[in-house]
Amino acid sequence: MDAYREAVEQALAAFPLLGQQGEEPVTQPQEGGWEADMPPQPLRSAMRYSLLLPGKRLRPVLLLAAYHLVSDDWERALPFACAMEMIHTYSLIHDDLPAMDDDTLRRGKPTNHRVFGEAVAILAGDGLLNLAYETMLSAPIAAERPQRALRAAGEIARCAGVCGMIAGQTADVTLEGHTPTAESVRYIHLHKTADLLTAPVVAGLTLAGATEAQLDAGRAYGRGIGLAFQIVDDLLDLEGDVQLMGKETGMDAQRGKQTWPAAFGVERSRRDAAEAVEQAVQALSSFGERGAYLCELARKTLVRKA
Ligand code: GRG
Repeated sequence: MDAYREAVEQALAAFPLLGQQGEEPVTQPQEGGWEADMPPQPLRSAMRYSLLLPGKRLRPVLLLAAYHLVSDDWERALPFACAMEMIHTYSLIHDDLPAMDDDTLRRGKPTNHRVFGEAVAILAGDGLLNLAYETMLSAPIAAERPQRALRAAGEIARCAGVCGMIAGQTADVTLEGHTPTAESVRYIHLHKTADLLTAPVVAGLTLAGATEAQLDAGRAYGRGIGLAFQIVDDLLDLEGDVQLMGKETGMDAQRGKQTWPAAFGVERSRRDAAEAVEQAVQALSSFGERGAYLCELARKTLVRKA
């Protein structure tokens, strides 16, 4: 994980359109700062602020490790890995907005709208989403392997889109206060969370030239780790430590969210998360030893504290 994560951190920090390393956040427009090829302030700062706060980088790491299952030159997939983190960060910024979950803390710091205001936070989310597709489509790997890159970008767009993460988020916000059912909670978890964890696995495999059978295995792995990840997230909201989580806890119950423990109870939630991880691990069996890293990553999902 460390090599993948390190590479992602470096690539994100040096990202050309996001300004200089160590730049202080700018919350107001800057006089004369209207260059044609740079995002204006405070948009640039707002995008950089959330993207570079310490996150686990799970989605980009999944993309690089999935690529590495099939091919050793995983660094070539870095632009797609960065794009995944941009899409994820956009979703966090928008999820924290007053119109959605109205959160004050994310990744251990004030949420984007608390620092830059609501309008700029919305635009920073929009900006990161667009920058993700710009990054994928202008990556060297897209020129070298256009068919694989188009298919990978299409998979990411579909999983992040209106039948994927956005669908799950729609159910999540509109069903607040409704009694959770097995069907509604499963729908939310599979789409809001698992789709955005499946996308990088399938995209990484696709870029590396995986077979259809390997893509199916990647899909099953993503679904398993994604489901487990969200069930554990629900449990952490009930029992986790605010300092370690870097966000408020206890909010799901307060908002009447559709969570796995609310639908099935805590004990069953733990069992279901463990079972989903085992399914993820099983799915990678055909990769043999090469799958060991991703299997370990899935197992760590169960004991994560943040
Ligand atoms: C606004 C379209 C739209 C979608 C928002 C991301 C999201 C969907 C909602 C955030 C709330 C939530 C519990 C989402 C489930 C996915 C999840 C656990 C996100 C947090 O991901 P981590 O733990 O965060 O990987 P870091 O900060 O480590 O990257």
